[in-house]
Parts: sequence; C-alpha cells; structure tokens
Amino acid sequence: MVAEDRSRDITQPLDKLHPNERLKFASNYLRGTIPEGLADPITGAISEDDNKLTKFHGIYMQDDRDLRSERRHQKLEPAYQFMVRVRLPGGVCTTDRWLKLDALAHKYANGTLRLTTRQTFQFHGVLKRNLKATIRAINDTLLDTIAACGDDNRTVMCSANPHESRLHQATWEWSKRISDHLVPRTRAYHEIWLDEAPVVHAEDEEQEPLYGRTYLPRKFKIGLAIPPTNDVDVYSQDIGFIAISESGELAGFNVCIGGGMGRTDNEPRTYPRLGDVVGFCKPEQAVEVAESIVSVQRDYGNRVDRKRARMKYTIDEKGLEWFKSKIEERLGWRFQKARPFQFDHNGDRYGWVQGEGGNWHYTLFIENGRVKDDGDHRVMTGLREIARVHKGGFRLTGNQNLIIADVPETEYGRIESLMHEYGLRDPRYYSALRLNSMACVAFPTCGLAMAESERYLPDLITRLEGIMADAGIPDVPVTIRMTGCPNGCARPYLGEIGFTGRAPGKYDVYLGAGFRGDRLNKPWLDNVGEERILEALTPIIRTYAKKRKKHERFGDFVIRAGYVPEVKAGCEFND
Ligand code: SRM
Ligand code: SF4
Repeated sequence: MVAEDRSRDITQPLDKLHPNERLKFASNYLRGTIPEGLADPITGAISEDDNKLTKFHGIYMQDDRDLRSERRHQKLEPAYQFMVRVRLPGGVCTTDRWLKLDALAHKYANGTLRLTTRQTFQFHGVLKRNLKATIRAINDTLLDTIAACGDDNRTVMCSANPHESRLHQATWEWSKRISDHLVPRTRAYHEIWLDEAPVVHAEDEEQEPLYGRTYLPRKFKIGLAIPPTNDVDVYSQDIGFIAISESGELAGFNVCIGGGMGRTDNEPRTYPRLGDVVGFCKPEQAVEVAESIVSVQRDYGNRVDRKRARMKYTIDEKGLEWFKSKIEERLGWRFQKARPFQFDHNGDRYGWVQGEGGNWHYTLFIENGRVKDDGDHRVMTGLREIARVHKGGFRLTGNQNLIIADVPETEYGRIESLMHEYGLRDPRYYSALRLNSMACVAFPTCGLAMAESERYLPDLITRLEGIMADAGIPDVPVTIRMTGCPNGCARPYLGEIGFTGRAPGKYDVYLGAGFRGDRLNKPWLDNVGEERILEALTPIIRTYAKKRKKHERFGDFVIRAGYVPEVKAGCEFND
C-alpha cells in the first residue's frame, strides 16, 4: 500500500540524530536488555535505556514521589514501581475483562483502576517482580499493552456514547481496524513478557514493515469522533477521523491532521495545535489513509529535536498543502471535499440514554478517572458487583468516565438498585462544573509532575462552585482541565478554563477554549496560587453571569469581553 522512503530514517547519519534514535536502532526491535534488567534482584529499577524501550510495551518505570525525600534521607533507592497501560481501542471492555482487571489491580497494583483521558486503563504501583505476571494476566483477558506508549501509534480513541448505535458500532469497528493495523509487529513483547520462543532468524529479517528499526520520531495518536459529540477531542489528535452519517449509516470520514497538546514552559517553539480538516474518505479507505499519514510523519518528522518531533510541527514546518500532497501521492488518489458536520460539545452525556435498538446506556461520572472506594461512595465495589450481573459491557470515555452499556429494559431496575446500594452517585449530585472537569494523574506517580492535579482539582472545583453559585449560575457548564505540567495529558489547552502546573501549588491559567473542543485557549495568568486564581476569576464569572448572551459559553464570552484574544492557530498560542 504505502512504500516510499521507508528506510529514510535509517539512511540519515545516526550520530546526528537524537540519542533515542540510536537506542531504538540498536535495540533489536525493542528488546534491549529488558530481560536482564527484570532478572536483576539487587534493584527495583531497570536501566534508563530499557525504561525508554519498555514504554513501547506499555510500561513506565516510576517511583512514589510522596516517599522520595524520606527514602533519600534513609539512603534507600527511590520506591521504584511501574505503571502499566492497557491498549483498548475505543474504550470497549467486556464485564468479564473488567472483573479480571479489577482483581489484578488488587493483586499486583495499588488497588485502584485509573481510567485515562484516552479511554483505557492504567495500573499504578506494580513492582518489578510482579511485572511479568501482570502483563501475562492482562494478556489472559485477551487484551495487551503493546504500543500503549512509545514512539508508535497509541490506543485509538473512538466516540464512546452509543446513543446512535449503528453508526457508533461501524465507527468503532474502524477504530479497531486502524489500531490493529498500526500495532508494531516485533515479537519482542511476546518473547519478553509471555515467554514465547525467540524468533529464529537474523535480526534484519524481523518484520516491522511500517515502522522499520527506528519506529516513529515521537508518539502518535488517532481518534474517531461522531458528531455532534466531540468526546475524543478530535482536533487534538495527530489524526482525527470525523464520522459522517447518511441516514444513520457511516458514509465516511472527514480527515483531520496535525493536532497535539504538549508544550514546554518558556519554550515558544513548542505549542498546542489543533488539527486541520484536509478532506473526506470512504470508510474502507480509512486504514490506508492512516497508514499513509503515519508513513509521511515517519519519513519527514524531526528525529533530531524531540521537542519538535510531533507531526504538528512537521506540518507547520513543511506546510499543510505540502503534507496533504505527500499523503495523496502515497495513496495514489485524492481526498474528496470535506463534508459538513457540526459538534455541539466535547463532554459526556451523563445518566441514562436509550440507544437505537431500545437498550439503555448509563454514563457514570468518575472523578478524574480514579476507580476506588471512598467511604460510602464505593465505586470500585459497586462496578464489580454490576460487572458480575451485567452482560452488556462497559465503555470508557475520553473524559475519564464510564458507560454501563447495553442494558436491556428488563435489567434497568437491577442496575439502578446496585448503583444505589454502593453509593454510585446520580450525575445530578454533582455540579455542571465538576461534571465538565478533568485532571491528569500528576503526583505521586508521574515523574514529570510539577504540581498536584488529580489530588487537587476536586478542591479547587469546590471553591469555584461557590463562586458560580454566588454569581447565580450554579448550573452553567464550563469545561475545566488541569494538568500537573505543560505536557497536557488532560488536554488543558481545550479547557474553557485550563490550568497547568508550574511548581507545588502554582499554576499557569488559560482562558477561552471552545466548548466544542474546536478552539485553543490562551495563556492568561502565569505561575499563580489558589488565592490569586480565585481572586482573578471571581469578577469574570460575575460579569459572565450578568452580561452573557443567551446560550453564550464561558469560553466565547471571555474572548468577546476582551479578557483574552482568540487563538486561531497553535503557532499564535504563545504570542
Ligand atoms: Fe500523557 C507523558 C499520563 C494522555 C501528552 N503522560 C505522560 C506520562 C507517561 C509521564 C512520563 O512520560 O513519565 C504520564 C504518566 C502519569 C502516571 O503516573 O500515570 C502520562 N497521559 C497520561 C494519562 C494517564 C493522563 C490521565 O490522567 O488520563 C493519559 C493516558 C492516555 C492513554 O491512555 O494513552 C495521558 N498525554 C495524554 C494526552 C491526551 C491525549 O492523548 O488525548 C496528551 C496530550 C495530547 C498529545 O499527545 O499531544 C499527553 N503525556 C503527554 C506528553 C507530551 C507530549 C508532547 O507532544 O509534548 C508527555 C511527555 C512526553 O511525551 O515527553 C506525556
Ligand atoms: Fe504527568 Fe504532566 Fe502528564 Fe500530568 S500532564 S500526567 S503531570 S506528564
């Protein structure tokens, strides 16, 4: 299908490229010395190089940052542990699998399940000695962790809300096909984690037809959205596929390229960017479209400077038309003109929704995606009990929530009474502000966190709820996104109010993103603490309550009222 230039990356002189390129090249298709590192009983860690390679296997080495200084004081090595991320296209999980993953969280991880902003599960706190058993157990559920991280294509997201189910089903099937097609082919994962026999052939014969020996310059992300719901933040993806429906059937996709959130403080050459729609393709063309785009990025992406290695920068450097023509050249055909579509929000629809076939779907708010028991609010136990009786399956959403999907009319009452019994709260219990909030993991596990996020946002929301209530608009939804650093894991630059951590207790604040996930916000306050945040937001919220137009969203209002300028392109974000 797509052949051109596959070896371009390895014909560039390796010594001129980023050290990670040499590491990938020399790793024997992602093997490195991982088995030796796992077998070393002296330390709970693996080597730095192997840590870079295990990411391609869905595994990150971390240490418990709450214990870091105490351990240092005691002259002990950091409390090393691993995060394991599952690959789960479109967030579709059977209840049988849920039960097994729940058991695994208790057996080998920290007793919680973390639902991520890309609709999958993370286990935190897995010790080195339990890593293999954890990966094997995940594989026993017929899931895996291959390419959940690393310089390859990650888990493919897909609009989670099954309220238009035929269309949703068809779109999800394409997300699965795209995901399967772009999975690395190396057998390293199977050899290292599942003890399968090593491949018996010369190293160079190993089949990695799309990625080659150096994989992609950087991570790569794909999401499929079904208008009017933009719950995958389709413009933030390297490739976004926007499903176009004709009489309820999937007619094809508008293809959107070049989204990405990550940036680095004080480095204006880095910025979030939203994707551009380049045209329309038929459903059966989606896999080759994805492959072609990946291959252009593989061959032309920046392999010297990892901060500029995402596809969004390749597009800005080479030009959108150039990039589009390269894709079309490899496809051997041209995109059709993009079709009209309309998004109305990028959040989740909570509570019960009836699907086309008559079954019901319940979207449950899981604050910041952490599934655990907390006093009477026994989310983990409650979902386990529901999973024991419910056959329809669960779906994880791109907003870190969970859908109890496909509940027949006859089961509706039973699910409701289980929710009630275990204190799973009706969405009406929460404010519109909280239901539209999202925070990344940050402390204590994320090695890159500079400030709290998951553990702090709930408190900040409580304070903001007070301000909204005082202003007389307690029920108005405003999208709030927080991350513990500027990497943007909870897509903070798409928050009508966004926060990124700078230092403990200090955040940069952003205003003005679109409620539909179609406009970036703009930096507004720099390195401020809670007091200043609340003091500065209060008058704006009050003015919004008084002066907003009918149905005017907070993000639109702050631009109209002149608090921040509108950001029309990622490269203007830092101006
Ligand atoms: Fe992320 C790195 C957590 C979605 C941009 N992300 C990390 C690491 C692995 C930290 C590290 O490299 O050591 C974090 C692990 C924390 C922990 O303890 O679990 C981490 N990212 C997450 C999750 C779990 C956040 C969450 O609260 O749900 C999300 C897992 C998604 C998944 O299931 O695959 C997560 N990360 C995202 C997103 C959102 C998205 O993809 O829709 C982004 C922004 C979109 C994008 O990629 O442009 C994102 N994560 C990053 C970046 C910055 C990338 C960049 O282009 O600059 C890093 C750092 C890096 O890659 O160098 C990062
Ligand atoms: Fe960690 Fe930063 Fe991602 Fe939050 S945004 S999980 S702090 S890398």
